[in-house]
Amino acid sequence: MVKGLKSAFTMKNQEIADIFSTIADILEIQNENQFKVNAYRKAARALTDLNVDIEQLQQQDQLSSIPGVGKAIAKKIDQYLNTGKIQKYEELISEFPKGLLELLKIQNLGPKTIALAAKKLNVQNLDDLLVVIENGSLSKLPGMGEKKVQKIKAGVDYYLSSRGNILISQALTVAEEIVRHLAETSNPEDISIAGSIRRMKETVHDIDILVASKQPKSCIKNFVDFKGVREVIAAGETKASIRRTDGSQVDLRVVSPENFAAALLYFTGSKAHNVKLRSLAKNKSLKINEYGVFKNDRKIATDSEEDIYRKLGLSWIAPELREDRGEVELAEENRLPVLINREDILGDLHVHSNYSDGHHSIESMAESAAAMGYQYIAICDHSKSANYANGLSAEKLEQQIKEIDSLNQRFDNFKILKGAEVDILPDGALDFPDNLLQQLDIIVASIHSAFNQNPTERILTAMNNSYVDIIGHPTGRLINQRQGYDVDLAKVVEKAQQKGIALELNAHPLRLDLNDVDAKMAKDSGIKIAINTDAHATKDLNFIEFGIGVARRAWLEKNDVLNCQTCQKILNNKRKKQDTQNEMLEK
Ligand code: DGT
Ligand code: CA
Ligand code: ZN
Repeated sequence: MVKGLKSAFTMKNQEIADIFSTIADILEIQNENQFKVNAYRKAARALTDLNVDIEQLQQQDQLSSIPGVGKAIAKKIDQYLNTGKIQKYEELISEFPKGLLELLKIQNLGPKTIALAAKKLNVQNLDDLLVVIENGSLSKLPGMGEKKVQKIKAGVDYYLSSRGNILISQALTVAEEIVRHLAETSNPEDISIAGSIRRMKETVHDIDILVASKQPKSCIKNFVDFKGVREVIAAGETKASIRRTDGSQVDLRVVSPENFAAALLYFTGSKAHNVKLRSLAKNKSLKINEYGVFKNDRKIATDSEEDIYRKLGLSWIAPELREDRGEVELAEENRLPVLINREDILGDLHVHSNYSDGHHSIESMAESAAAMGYQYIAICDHSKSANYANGLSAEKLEQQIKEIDSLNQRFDNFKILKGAEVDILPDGALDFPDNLLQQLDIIVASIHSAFNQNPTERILTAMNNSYVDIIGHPTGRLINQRQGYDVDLAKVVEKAQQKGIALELNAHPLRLDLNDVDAKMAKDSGIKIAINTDAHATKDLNFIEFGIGVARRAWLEKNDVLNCQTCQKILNNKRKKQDTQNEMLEK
């Protein structure tokens, strides 16, 4: 598993680990006692490596049983889980220069270098840092040098391009928590998430929530008093903004019930979509804004988004499509794609088990998938060269095959497919020999190493192997962490089409790879997309929600998606593909 690619199972663990690691960084920059610094680092590492849900340990009163976590730190974990804050951390960051705090977020730039640059060059913020990178003074500091500074510069560039981006998974979790809270406390007539989250963008800048209520004051109060609020940016009669302890901003708007539909349409956006609707309205001598639809300045009643679209002569447009990418034109002709839904997904073709770096047994993964209503999963553990992820030897894979055969006898109407996530090696060869691949139902081929070595050529070479069914996370990007490898997707898509290979839409919220634009391009070329969660724990199977969000943004329909097919169909097609291949070889 890539460092930082957490399973949902341990997301909270990671949040707390990040706080401890920031505390350690700040203490280190402040030249505090190294013993203290190390205690926080150790705790951060322990939490990152922990294979159980921290909240579960709290419930069992077992927090201080974590190796590397003492009583004092256990108390802080407890505090975070109860209140959403750690007092010590709040104090530290309120006193620590904001500019230096920001520098800690930059990849390849550690607390020691920050402390050095602050002391010797009086670097206090990002602007200062950019100056000392440019004028060469940073590289002249003891222990620095050109190469190191170049890496820091790359870290700064990436930081600047992704600054303020919140992952959809994080934003959606927070938004749903607040919606639940307001629904329970404020008796709203209606409530919805709006903005880019409702459109399921892969990252968002803030969290928008819309409420219909006749008591806006109590809504606003319940909103600003909720846990996890660091700062109330504004709180008016019908609008409020807060900043949360995780840094995210949440905007709440309260409207009267008769304005809800128009407001929801407006605040869902996108801006480009709204602009298009407004000009369309104008052509029909109508006016549309967040308060409603108007004819000659008289308001026309509208009771739903459907109703408003209808008045504009359009069929209802799903939020994920509202980007002004041609959806309005199609809605005019009633020719919108019938977007894929959660119920269309029949299985997951890329999940891990504890044979490699997963947290759970094959049986648990299968039971969870069956409970979700799936018909199948493919266990695709890592191949032998994947040392980073406890990749399987040939013997271990044979053992896994036997286990799956015996487990399959115990399930009715559910099938565990035998698979592997096979590394594409630096020369384009696959990490398992054909005689092993031949025994498996599903082969996902992925690049996990040597990202700079001809990724396009390697993927194309791997696709010559007729056992390959899916190219895993085709660009290798990690959102907000690293750009993808420099792969020529048009070539990969063309080859995929020739060879009948699917491309993955990896649903892990840090990957979402292919992204919406690329997945649409792939669909337009007629190839199949596999929406896979790459689950490393049972909970991660729920990542499918994010994959479906991106798929809908990519206009994907049931027919475009490999795992909307029954497993019989998938296996039959595979057999046919193999037969054709063999015939060609014999000729
Ligand atoms: P982001 O950047 O991830 O927060 O993206 P959005 O789309 O959530 O943008 P945001 O939060 O600034 O605004 C929410 C929605 O409100 C936006 O999608 C459309 C609507 N909106 C905001 N400002 C304008 C505007 O100036 N004109 C129009 N037509 N709509 C706007
Ligand atoms: Ca927004
Ligand atoms: Zn995987």
